[in-house]
Amino acid sequence: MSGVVSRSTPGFRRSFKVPNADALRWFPGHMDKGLKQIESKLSVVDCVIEVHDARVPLSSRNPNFRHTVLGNKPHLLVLNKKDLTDMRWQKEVDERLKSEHGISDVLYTCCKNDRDKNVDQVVPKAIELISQSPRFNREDSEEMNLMIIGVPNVGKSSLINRIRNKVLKKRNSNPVGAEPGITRSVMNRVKVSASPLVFLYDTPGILSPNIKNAETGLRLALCACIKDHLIGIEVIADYLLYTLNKHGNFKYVEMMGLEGPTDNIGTLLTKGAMKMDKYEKRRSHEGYINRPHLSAAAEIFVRAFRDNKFGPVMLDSDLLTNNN
Ligand SMILES: Nc1nc2c(ncn2[C@@H]2O[C@H](COP(=O)(O)OP(=O)(O)O)[C@@H](O)[C@H]2O)c(=O)[nH]1
Ligand SMILES: [Mg+2]
Repeated sequence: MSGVVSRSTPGFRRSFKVPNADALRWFPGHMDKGLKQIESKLSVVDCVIEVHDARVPLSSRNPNFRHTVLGNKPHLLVLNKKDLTDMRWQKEVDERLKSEHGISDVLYTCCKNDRDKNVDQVVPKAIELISQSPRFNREDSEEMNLMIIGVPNVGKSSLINRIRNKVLKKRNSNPVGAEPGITRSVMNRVKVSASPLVFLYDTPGILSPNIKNAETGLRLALCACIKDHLIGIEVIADYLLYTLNKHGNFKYVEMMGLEGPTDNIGTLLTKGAMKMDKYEKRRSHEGYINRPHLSAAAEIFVRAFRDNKFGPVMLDSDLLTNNN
């Protein structure tokens, strides 16, 4: 897509060197406890709703997951946090998901927006997919079960709450939470449709992210799908700076008290800490001195990205333009 191809700034880095790639290597993706829990429930699940972060529609999705784990079971991919991603990439994302992941049922959602129409489409779409497919061992059962799964922090609980609250509002006018336990129906599932009879498991299945390489880990860390300390907040901040520069997005300049774009994270964090009055006491041979607090500035910089202060960003744009 010509309009939003990454622009590189002359003299700035064209690739990112990960200083502690080893930290990501031990990430226990293979010891996937969550996957076992999901597999144990699969025999009673009729449609799996996989939630993923729309800023990283390809990174960390295991393209084999659908077929190896689910077989032919209906599967709906929900790309949530669409408010944080650059939706101009939607066509490329859809094409790539179809050609490489075999996925054509995708809904883009924003759980923060009460009026998001696609959130309301999740259950009807799942029912439609189930109705169109053979139900094998479940064909004698009148009820359908839905299960939401995904890696941490993509919005699984938010989506479950949105669906659940809508059903509760319809059923009676009690505000959610007025009757504790009301949603804790039999077997931890909540009825989301009476005709056909459809239930949604109210605890999501948690998948470990599939970290193919260090850069995937950095993207997931930026989206808060893996814990900051695994990589280190200053490295995440550096990757954010590299990413924003790559996208020609220089909104950070003013916020971090810079005179212009920079490719140097040390400069950005030092100036940012000074602007935000963040100092730490350090011992030197002359006694204690106040130094700009770099990790505090890094926290603020990364949080600003997660809070959408720099506008929507498609982190997988290079995967969509290159054939890798
Ligand atoms: N901007 C934005 N934030 C969201 C959206 N959905 C969820 N969140 C936020 O993302 C964070 C993780 O959400 P949560 O539902 O707990 O994710 P889970 O770990 O997958 O269950 C929370 O701070 C939510 O408020 C969305 O569509 N847009
Ligand atoms: Mg949750």
